[in-house]
Amino acid sequence: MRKLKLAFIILAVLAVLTIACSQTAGQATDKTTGRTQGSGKVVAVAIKGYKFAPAEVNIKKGETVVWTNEDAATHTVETSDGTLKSGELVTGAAFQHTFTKAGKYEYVCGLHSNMHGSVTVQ
Ligand SMILES: [Cu+2]
Repeated sequence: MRKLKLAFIILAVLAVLTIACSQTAGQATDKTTGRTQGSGKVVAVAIKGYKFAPAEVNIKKGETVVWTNEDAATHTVETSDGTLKSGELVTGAAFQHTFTKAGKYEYVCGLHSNMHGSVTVQ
């Protein structure tokens, strides 16, 4: 009976560690400005002063954009077609998307419609 309980505890710890590790990997790319992630470049966009900075980004296919909210206010990053859908980003939260198709992606903050930006993928 005790062995069974111990096995459950070990499994639970392993599950937590697995989740923690995968989240750490995600965060590692959030804050590494311009650092490579796999083969693709990572471009950072700050959300600051109710603006996206830079508001316009030009990248190549396979590259990733990371938005980090540096405002006290909550913001989102979203396109009307749903390609980008960050959900609510509180202060310090980041959202990333790897663009695999060429095109111009115009996005807004769903909470402040005057905040907009674009990602052009070549
Ligand atoms: Cu906003």
